[in-house]
Amino acid sequence: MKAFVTGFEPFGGERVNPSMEAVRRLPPRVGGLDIATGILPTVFGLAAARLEAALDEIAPDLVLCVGEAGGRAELSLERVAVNIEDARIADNDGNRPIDRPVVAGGPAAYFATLPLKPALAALTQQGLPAAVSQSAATFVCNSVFYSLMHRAAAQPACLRAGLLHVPYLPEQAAAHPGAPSMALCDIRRAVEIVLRVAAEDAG
Ligand code: PCA
Repeated sequence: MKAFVTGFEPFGGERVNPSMEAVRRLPPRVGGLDIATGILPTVFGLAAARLEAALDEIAPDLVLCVGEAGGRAELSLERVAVNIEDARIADNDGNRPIDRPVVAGGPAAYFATLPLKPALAALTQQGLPAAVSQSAATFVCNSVFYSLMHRAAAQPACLRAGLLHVPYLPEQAAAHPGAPSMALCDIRRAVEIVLRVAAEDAG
Protein backbone atom coordinates (compact mmCIF):
# COMPACT_ATOMS: atom_id res chain seq x y z
CA MET A 1 0.00 0.00 0.00
CA LYS A 2 1.09 3.53 -0.82
CA ALA A 3 0.52 6.60 1.31
CA PHE A 4 0.90 10.22 0.29
CA VAL A 5 1.56 12.59 3.17
CA THR A 6 1.64 16.37 2.81
CA GLY A 7 2.76 19.30 4.94
CA PHE A 8 2.33 23.03 4.32
CA GLU A 9 4.77 25.88 3.83
CA PRO A 10 5.05 28.44 6.66
CA PHE A 11 2.35 31.13 6.59
CA GLY A 12 0.95 34.00 8.63
CA GLY A 13 4.37 35.48 9.38
CA GLU A 14 5.82 32.25 10.83
CA ARG A 15 9.28 31.14 9.75
CA VAL A 16 8.54 27.43 10.13
CA ASN A 17 5.56 25.13 9.79
CA PRO A 18 5.58 22.06 12.07
CA SER A 19 3.68 20.06 9.44
CA MET A 20 6.39 20.65 6.84
CA GLU A 21 9.16 19.83 9.29
CA ALA A 22 7.48 16.61 10.47
CA VAL A 23 6.56 15.39 6.99
CA ARG A 24 10.08 16.00 5.70
CA ARG A 25 11.42 13.75 8.44
CA LEU A 26 9.19 10.74 7.74
CA PRO A 27 10.94 7.48 6.89
CA PRO A 28 10.28 5.91 3.45
CA ARG A 29 8.26 3.08 5.01
CA VAL A 30 5.84 3.14 7.96
CA GLY A 31 3.96 0.03 9.10
CA GLY A 32 4.11 -1.64 5.70
CA LEU A 33 3.19 1.55 3.83
CA ASP A 34 5.40 3.09 1.17
CA ILE A 35 5.51 6.78 1.98
CA ALA A 36 5.62 9.58 -0.58
CA THR A 37 5.62 13.14 0.72
CA GLY A 38 4.92 16.59 -0.65
CA ILE A 39 4.94 20.14 0.67
CA LEU A 40 1.96 22.25 -0.40
CA PRO A 41 1.97 26.02 -0.78
CA THR A 42 -0.27 27.79 1.73
CA VAL A 43 -2.29 29.30 -1.10
CA PHE A 44 -5.99 28.80 -1.82
CA GLY A 45 -6.55 26.84 -5.03
CA LEU A 46 -2.89 26.26 -5.79
CA ALA A 47 -2.45 23.88 -2.85
CA ALA A 48 -5.38 21.71 -3.97
CA ALA A 49 -4.14 21.77 -7.58
CA ARG A 50 -0.70 20.58 -6.47
CA LEU A 51 -2.29 17.85 -4.37
CA GLU A 52 -4.48 16.70 -7.29
CA ALA A 53 -1.46 16.52 -9.59
CA ALA A 54 0.46 14.44 -7.07
CA LEU A 55 -2.50 12.10 -6.57
CA ASP A 56 -2.74 11.55 -10.34
CA GLU A 57 0.93 10.66 -10.42
CA ILE A 58 1.22 8.58 -7.24
CA ALA A 59 -2.27 6.99 -7.05
CA PRO A 60 -1.98 6.35 -3.28
CA ASP A 61 -4.29 4.15 -1.21
CA LEU A 62 -4.09 6.56 1.70
CA VAL A 63 -3.67 10.33 1.93
CA LEU A 64 -2.85 12.23 5.09
CA CYS A 65 -2.63 16.01 4.93
CA VAL A 66 -0.92 17.60 7.92
CA GLY A 67 -1.25 21.27 8.81
CA GLU A 68 -0.43 23.71 11.59
CA ALA A 69 -3.21 24.86 13.91
CA GLY A 70 -1.42 27.42 16.07
CA GLY A 71 -3.02 27.85 19.48
CA ARG A 72 -4.34 24.30 19.73
CA ALA A 73 -2.89 22.23 22.56
CA GLU A 74 -3.72 18.83 21.06
CA LEU A 75 -3.16 16.93 17.87
CA SER A 76 -6.47 17.34 16.04
CA LEU A 77 -7.85 14.47 13.98
CA GLU A 78 -10.21 16.44 11.77
CA ARG A 79 -13.60 14.84 11.18
CA VAL A 80 -15.30 17.35 8.85
CA ALA A 81 -14.26 19.26 5.71
CA VAL A 82 -16.68 22.11 4.91
CA ASN A 83 -17.37 23.69 1.53
CA ILE A 84 -16.30 27.20 2.58
CA GLU A 85 -13.24 29.38 2.24
CA ASP A 86 -13.40 32.25 4.71
CA ALA A 87 -10.00 33.63 5.58
CA ARG A 88 -9.14 35.71 8.64
CA ILE A 89 -5.64 36.36 7.26
CA ALA A 90 -4.19 36.43 3.76
CA ASP A 91 -2.65 33.29 2.29
CA ASN A 92 0.93 33.34 0.95
CA ASP A 93 -0.26 34.92 -2.33
CA GLY A 94 -2.29 37.65 -0.63
CA ASN A 95 -5.68 35.98 -1.26
CA ARG A 96 -8.35 36.43 1.41
CA PRO A 97 -11.53 34.78 0.19
CA ILE A 98 -14.68 35.51 2.20
CA ASP A 99 -17.70 33.19 2.17
CA ARG A 100 -16.59 31.45 -1.04
CA PRO A 101 -17.25 27.75 -1.70
CA VAL A 102 -14.29 25.44 -2.24
CA VAL A 103 -16.26 23.65 -4.98
CA ALA A 104 -19.22 25.60 -6.40
CA GLY A 105 -22.31 23.38 -6.15
CA GLY A 106 -20.50 20.77 -4.05
CA PRO A 107 -22.01 19.19 -0.95
CA ALA A 108 -21.83 21.24 2.26
CA ALA A 109 -19.35 18.88 3.88
CA TYR A 110 -17.49 15.58 3.76
CA PHE A 111 -16.27 13.34 6.56
CA ALA A 112 -12.70 12.08 6.76
CA THR A 113 -12.35 8.40 5.83
CA LEU A 114 -9.52 7.70 8.27
CA PRO A 115 -10.17 5.53 11.36
CA LEU A 116 -10.33 8.54 13.70
CA LYS A 117 -11.21 6.84 16.97
CA PRO A 118 -8.63 4.04 16.65
CA ALA A 119 -6.04 6.71 15.76
CA LEU A 120 -7.09 8.77 18.78
CA ALA A 121 -6.79 5.74 21.03
CA ALA A 122 -3.32 4.93 19.68
CA LEU A 123 -2.08 8.51 20.05
CA THR A 124 -3.25 8.90 23.64
CA GLN A 125 -1.98 5.44 24.53
CA GLN A 126 1.43 6.49 23.24
CA GLY A 127 1.31 9.52 25.54
CA LEU A 128 0.43 12.14 22.95
CA PRO A 129 -2.36 14.67 23.63
CA ALA A 130 -4.94 14.31 20.87
CA ALA A 131 -8.60 14.84 20.09
CA VAL A 132 -11.11 14.39 17.30
CA SER A 133 -11.89 17.89 16.04
CA GLN A 134 -15.22 18.80 14.50
CA SER A 135 -13.89 21.79 12.56
CA ALA A 136 -10.73 22.33 10.54
CA ALA A 137 -11.70 26.04 10.30
CA THR A 138 -12.11 27.72 6.89
CA PHE A 139 -8.56 28.51 5.78
CA VAL A 140 -6.26 26.68 3.33
CA CYS A 141 -6.09 23.36 5.25
CA ASN A 142 -9.86 22.97 5.19
CA SER A 143 -9.92 23.92 1.52
CA VAL A 144 -7.35 21.24 0.65
CA PHE A 145 -9.12 18.72 2.91
CA TYR A 146 -12.46 19.43 1.18
CA SER A 147 -10.90 19.12 -2.29
CA LEU A 148 -9.29 15.84 -1.26
CA MET A 149 -12.53 14.36 0.07
CA HIS A 150 -14.45 15.64 -2.98
CA ARG A 151 -12.05 13.72 -5.18
CA ALA A 152 -12.18 10.65 -2.93
CA ALA A 153 -15.99 10.66 -3.15
CA ALA A 154 -15.82 10.68 -6.95
CA GLN A 155 -13.45 7.77 -7.40
CA PRO A 156 -14.67 4.18 -7.33
CA ALA A 157 -11.87 2.73 -5.16
CA CYS A 158 -11.92 3.59 -1.49
CA LEU A 159 -9.39 6.27 -0.64
CA ARG A 160 -8.52 6.60 3.03
CA ALA A 161 -8.02 10.30 3.47
CA GLY A 162 -8.01 12.99 6.10
CA LEU A 163 -6.34 15.93 7.81
CA LEU A 164 -4.30 16.09 10.98
CA HIS A 165 -3.85 19.53 12.54
CA VAL A 166 -0.81 19.91 14.78
CA PRO A 167 0.19 22.49 17.42
CA TYR A 168 2.96 25.09 17.15
CA LEU A 169 6.55 24.03 17.68
CA PRO A 170 8.12 25.32 20.92
CA GLU A 171 10.20 27.86 18.94
CA GLN A 172 6.96 29.34 17.53
CA ALA A 173 5.18 29.36 20.88
CA ALA A 174 8.14 31.26 22.32
CA ALA A 175 6.97 34.20 20.19
CA HIS A 176 3.30 33.75 21.20
CA PRO A 177 3.22 33.98 25.01
CA GLY A 178 0.76 31.52 26.49
CA ALA A 179 0.37 29.47 23.32
CA PRO A 180 0.72 25.68 23.66
CA SER A 181 3.31 23.77 21.65
CA MET A 182 4.56 20.28 20.88
CA ALA A 183 8.07 19.03 20.17
CA LEU A 184 8.85 18.14 16.58
CA CYS A 185 9.79 14.55 17.46
CA ASP A 186 6.35 14.06 19.04
CA ILE A 187 4.57 15.58 16.05
CA ARG A 188 6.51 13.33 13.70
CA ARG A 189 5.74 10.33 15.91
CA ALA A 190 2.05 11.25 15.84
CA VAL A 191 2.01 11.33 12.03
CA GLU A 192 3.60 7.88 11.96
CA ILE A 193 1.08 6.52 14.47
CA VAL A 194 -1.89 7.82 12.44
CA LEU A 195 -0.43 6.27 9.27
CA ARG A 196 0.20 2.95 11.00
CA VAL A 197 -3.34 2.76 12.40
CA ALA A 198 -4.86 3.71 9.04
CA ALA A 199 -2.80 1.03 7.29
CA GLU A 200 -3.89 -1.64 9.77
CA ASP A 201 -7.51 -0.58 9.58
CA ALA A 202 -7.45 -0.75 5.77
CA GLY A 203 -6.53 -4.26 5.90
N1 PCA B 1 -2.34 25.52 8.47
C1 PCA B 1 -3.30 26.37 7.82
C2 PCA B 1 -2.93 26.38 6.37
C3 PCA B 1 -1.55 25.83 6.31
C4 PCA B 1 -1.32 25.23 7.63
O1 PCA B 1 -0.32 24.58 7.97
C5 PCA B 1 -4.74 25.98 8.11
O2 PCA B 1 -5.00 25.39 9.17
O3 PCA B 1 -5.61 26.23 7.30
